Amino acid sequence: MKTQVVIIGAGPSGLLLGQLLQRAGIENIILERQTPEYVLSRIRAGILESGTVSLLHQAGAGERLAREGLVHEGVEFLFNNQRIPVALSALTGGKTVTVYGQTEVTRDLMACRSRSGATTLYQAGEVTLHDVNSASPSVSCLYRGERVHITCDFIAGCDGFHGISRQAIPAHLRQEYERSYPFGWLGLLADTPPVNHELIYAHHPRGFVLCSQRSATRSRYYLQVPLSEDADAWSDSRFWQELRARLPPELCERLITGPSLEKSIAPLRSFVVEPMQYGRLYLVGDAAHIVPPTGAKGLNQACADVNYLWQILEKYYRQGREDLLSQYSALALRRVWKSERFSWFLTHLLHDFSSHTPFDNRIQEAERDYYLHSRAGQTTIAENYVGLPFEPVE
Ligand code: RFL
Ligand code: PHB
Repeated sequence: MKTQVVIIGAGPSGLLLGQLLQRAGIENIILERQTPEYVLSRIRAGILESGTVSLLHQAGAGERLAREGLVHEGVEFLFNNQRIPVALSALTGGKTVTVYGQTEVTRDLMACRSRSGATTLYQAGEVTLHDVNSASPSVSCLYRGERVHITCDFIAGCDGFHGISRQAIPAHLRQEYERSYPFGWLGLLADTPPVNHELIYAHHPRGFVLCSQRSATRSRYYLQVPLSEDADAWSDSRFWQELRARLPPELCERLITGPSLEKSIAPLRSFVVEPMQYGRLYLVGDAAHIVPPTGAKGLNQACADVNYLWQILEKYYRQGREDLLSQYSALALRRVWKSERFSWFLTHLLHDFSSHTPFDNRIQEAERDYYLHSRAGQTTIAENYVGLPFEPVE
């Protein structure tokens, strides 16, 4: 087989890149290890920046998002039993975020891809990259019992944090930066109305809480838990009881509980690999970087990478702009590190750290007090939360 771009991974990065390339007339094949049903069963992100929303519209995948996505002009923080609204839109010249689950984004992109007739090989095993640092790279895999070999111009590694593409960059050229946190998030999804119109990010001495949502009838809650916890040890009633213990009385009164649709623990980690390209291989999304979910940046940063890569490839094929091919990593990393910084900052601001000394705790309190009670502090949070702008590709 032969194509222009082989995309490894059919998560949001791979599907969005495939769709933008397809619409620009650039042929691509996606190889995905799992089944479509498995990909759709992973409950992850819920908040889209306006740049992500625009990109999904550009990809022709924005129709249901425009109808069903909930536009939010604000967000709330909560500590010392005090609720502090942050007016995202007013502080950022009118920018907003949209509540629309990653599952729905993926579903819409899958529908676009099947309409376009482009090839996706699901349950592709033993995906292997060849001759990445040459003018004619290729990818092989095991598909329905046969070895398939695809030659191409470029390979996009969109295979997430546990993928194989990153390893194709020789170890001596690869620099990895990492921080792991001594806690995780226990998430619960339920068909109950959200406790509050806006999302609430809360600090509590028992641990961080996030009250999020997927729609007017579906809630998503997260609790900070030690890494040693097991989701199976958390019955629904234990979860709701712990959530109530971390919320003030007026929210507990409004909280509607119900059976969980999903419950799982996600560890928190920051990770970046540099460079994000090697020869004809480009890394995109979680394959190149991970953030703790506190800033809602993972999916959005993945889409920002896609924004740069598809424009570079389009200008290469349409205008012969060979010079742009080497620019991707530096361009993407400038925004990646800002997303890393914001996610690290909010994680430190809002979580309970058992390693903290009494001094550290007082500094953390002062930080919360300063950032959330000053217009400058709130503006810096708002401008990062709604999403930093994309640089032009020129
Ligand atoms: P994905 O989604 O991991 O997709 C990678 C795909 O590659 C496939 N794959 C392979 N295919 C072929 N061969 C191989 N060897 C392969 N190895 C892997 C996988 O099966 C998979 O289908 O990466 P992608 O596309 O870069 O997307 C990244 C996002 O999924 C991720 O950043 C977000 O979910 C992070 N995240 C959030 N991001 C936000 O922007 N806002 C949020 O509110 C938010 N909340 C979250 C989150 C992530 C969470 N977890 C569980 C990690 C909340 C949680 C709890
Ligand atoms: C979610 O709804 O899953 C969600 C929302 C905001 C975050 C992280 C996760 O910061």
